[in-house]
Amino acid sequence: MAARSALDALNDWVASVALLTRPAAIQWCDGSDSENDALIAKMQADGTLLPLNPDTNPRSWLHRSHPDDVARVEHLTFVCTPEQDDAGPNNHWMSPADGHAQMDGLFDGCMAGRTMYVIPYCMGPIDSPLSRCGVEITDSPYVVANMRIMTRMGAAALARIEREGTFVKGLHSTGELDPNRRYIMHFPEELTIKSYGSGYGGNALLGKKCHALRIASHQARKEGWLAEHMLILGLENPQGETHYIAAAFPSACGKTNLAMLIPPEGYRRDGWKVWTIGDDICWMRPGADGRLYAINPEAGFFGVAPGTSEKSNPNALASIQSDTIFTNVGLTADNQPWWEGIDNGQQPTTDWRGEPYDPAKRPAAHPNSRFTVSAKQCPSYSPMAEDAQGVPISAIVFGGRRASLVPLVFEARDWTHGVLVGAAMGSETTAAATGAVGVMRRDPMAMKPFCGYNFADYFAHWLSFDTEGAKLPKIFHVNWFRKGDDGKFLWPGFGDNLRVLEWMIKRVEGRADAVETPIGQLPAESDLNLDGVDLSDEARARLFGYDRAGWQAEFASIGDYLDEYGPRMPEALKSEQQRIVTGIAK
Ligand code: SAT
Ligand code: MN
Repeated sequence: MAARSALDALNDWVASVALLTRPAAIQWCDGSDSENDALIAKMQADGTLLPLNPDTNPRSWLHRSHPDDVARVEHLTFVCTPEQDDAGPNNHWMSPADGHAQMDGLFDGCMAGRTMYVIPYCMGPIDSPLSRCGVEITDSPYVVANMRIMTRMGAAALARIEREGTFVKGLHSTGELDPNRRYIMHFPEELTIKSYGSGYGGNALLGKKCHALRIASHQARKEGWLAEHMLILGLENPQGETHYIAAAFPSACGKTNLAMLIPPEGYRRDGWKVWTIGDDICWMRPGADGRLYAINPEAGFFGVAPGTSEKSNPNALASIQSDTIFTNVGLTADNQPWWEGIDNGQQPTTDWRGEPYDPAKRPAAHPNSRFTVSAKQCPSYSPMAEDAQGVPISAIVFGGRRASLVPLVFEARDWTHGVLVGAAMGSETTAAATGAVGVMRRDPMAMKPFCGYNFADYFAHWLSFDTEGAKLPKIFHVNWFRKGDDGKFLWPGFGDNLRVLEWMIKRVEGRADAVETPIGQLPAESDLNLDGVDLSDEARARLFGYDRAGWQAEFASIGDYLDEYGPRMPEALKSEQQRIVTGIAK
């Protein structure tokens, strides 16, 4: 009975969308190789995909997006709840009726002459109780090809939808790619997404930010779990034990690099290894033993290309040697993909807009250029990423780009303090969204662009996990991006970040020391293994130091931020903030 009605609901919805958008044809996607081959051939024929050098980059393509459509558009992204307060000051809001009217006006007839693709997909391992399904309708074959890499797409997902009876509805059209006719709208109560006018990444691959974060965060609150903007990695020590860590950083702040980290030489020799579970999104819920268990809802990586090199991320580079879609990168004379920081001795001749490369004009690759690749191609991809029960999380890490004040790492005293540390996160903006780059803003838990409801309620939801019998992860804050007076980064980062992860795991196991400060527990320099790391005195002082006056100002600003949410902000967070203010003043 339930099974029939799920398919009926899907068929009815597809029919009503077709009536509105009037496509020339409708194609149900089964996720098969032959379907993908045909789509790729079609996109190659019409120039949507340019084949790369088959000797160096087999079965790989370059897609050039419209130059005005290269990043997420936060100012055009809306959460449509009946009450504005439920969306909160952290979201742009429209009433559901106005949102639908606006979107349906744009969708009216927009697929004339185009094929409408129906993509059933599953976020998470197909047999996991933590996974959730959706269906995206789109007129973009590029979206279909990307969704096939990023999700479990096709027949198996459709079968699960039939069985389960619910799915998230996502309607997408590239429209005219006109920034003035572009909106990404979410209707959490209806488990519905409508996106128009962009073909790019998080605006168009609706399984990713729209479903797996904005809609899922709403579902997670109702159902008692967490949908987070976090990588998940496994850290295996020389004894062969693996601890899993989930870490939230804003877009383009190194989640992919950390998730695929290769330990420094000495650590490698001793037997340390990092396993990749996911690089962007983490769904977690309490298991029977009271620990939090996490899955990566995605099946692929949509990673930032610039800066990816043999030195910064050998695993990512190995992953993208074949079967990869590149978006907005440059090209060498012999059609190899190229980006700033690739550091492979090649030179670009063509930039991301397809014009002859001229460094005076623009970089060869757009700063937010991307690769889309299956997670299975990553040498460090963990078999546990396919585990239906997920992995138990030992530590949660929050981090942003902070040129000043914030030390390399500190530990929260307890869960409530940890939630405040996440809520107070600040970071300088990056090219992952349109707008100014390098502006410091509060980005709680790296969810500012992605939380589908009022942040005050979100923090309350986080706090609610601290129940009798819960065995919650320890919470840490890191800052890889502290700068010196010369404007250069003080910490080498990349593989050396393992030294910080090692300290965290030792703290989890009760085997490392820390120094108590009002903002949390900091390692003394001697608590971290810094063998072979060359740090100046300035670097040591800033990376491990506690700047009392600076934190006084920071906590005043955090207090103001919490107040922006009015009485809805949980008292527990406000008193935690007050407690720290008092501690700093002492
Ligand atoms: O464009 S995406 O939203 O998918 C990538 C990102 O900003 O994290
Ligand atoms: Mn992201």
